[in-house]
Amino acid sequence: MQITKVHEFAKAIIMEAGERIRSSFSEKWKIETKADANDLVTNIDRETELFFIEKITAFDPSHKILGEEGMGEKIDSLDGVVWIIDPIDGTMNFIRQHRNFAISIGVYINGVGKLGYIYDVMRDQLYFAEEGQGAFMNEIPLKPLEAISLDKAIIGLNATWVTPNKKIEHLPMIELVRTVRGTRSYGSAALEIVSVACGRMDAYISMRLSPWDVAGGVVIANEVGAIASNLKNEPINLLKQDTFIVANPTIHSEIINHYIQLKYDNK
Ligand code: 2AM
Ligand code: CA
Repeated sequence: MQITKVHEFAKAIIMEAGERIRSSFSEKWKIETKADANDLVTNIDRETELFFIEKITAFDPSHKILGEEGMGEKIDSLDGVVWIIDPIDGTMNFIRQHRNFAISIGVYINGVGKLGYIYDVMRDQLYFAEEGQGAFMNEIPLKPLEAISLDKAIIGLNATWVTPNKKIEHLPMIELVRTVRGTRSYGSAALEIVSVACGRMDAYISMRLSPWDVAGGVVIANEVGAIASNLKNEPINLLKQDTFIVANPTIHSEIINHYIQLKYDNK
């Protein structure tokens, strides 16, 4: 398989999907809830995923597709070529803010991230990386990350984890918030991961992300030297939901070792 051909194809369908999403603002969307009242999905999420599946299947029917909306296949292994797709990451932002959402795609071959894409649809910014070839934003290379100390760091964190909750001890998290220079919460895991890759933030922590939230982003993050893992410092497993951190390498272990106390075994 020629990776350059896959890249040209991926880029073309992502740009086309972005255009379709922007055009959809003139329509009335159908909004539904999924697992809980705050877990939203629209017909545009579903139609965009279906668009990708149809295009990829026509491009090469041997490629497997794992998509958030479940319109691809049930996948229990990463053997072969696997596209991991979130058609809209940050659906709540899409619905309420009409910005701050992204298309997120990772192309994995036998479990290794080869191509990563995050398309910030409303800013028309395509973040892209190919394994070993560096990362880019609209063809402009992203710089390798520079060392930073925790007291000068900006971290992406949802405020929930700084209040009493079932998943993580909140007192060390309060300490973390006091230690760092600032916190941010954008509501799109994909855009938070590329913020770390661009050095606009120095870490992003989440208690529950799915493979499609992170698959594209970790390929991009790896290329600039960021470290991605779960909050037990284990490698990312793209076959299950898990905790997540992506961080500048100078603060990745320090955050996990000093501030993260999980309350349960996140299987
Ligand atoms: P989504 O918009 O594609 O659902 C919001 O903090 C971030 O977490 C978004 O990237 C969102 O992705 C993701 N997210 C929201 N709810 C989630 C859930 N129940 N499981 C996994 N990821 C979720
Ligand atoms: Ca989504």
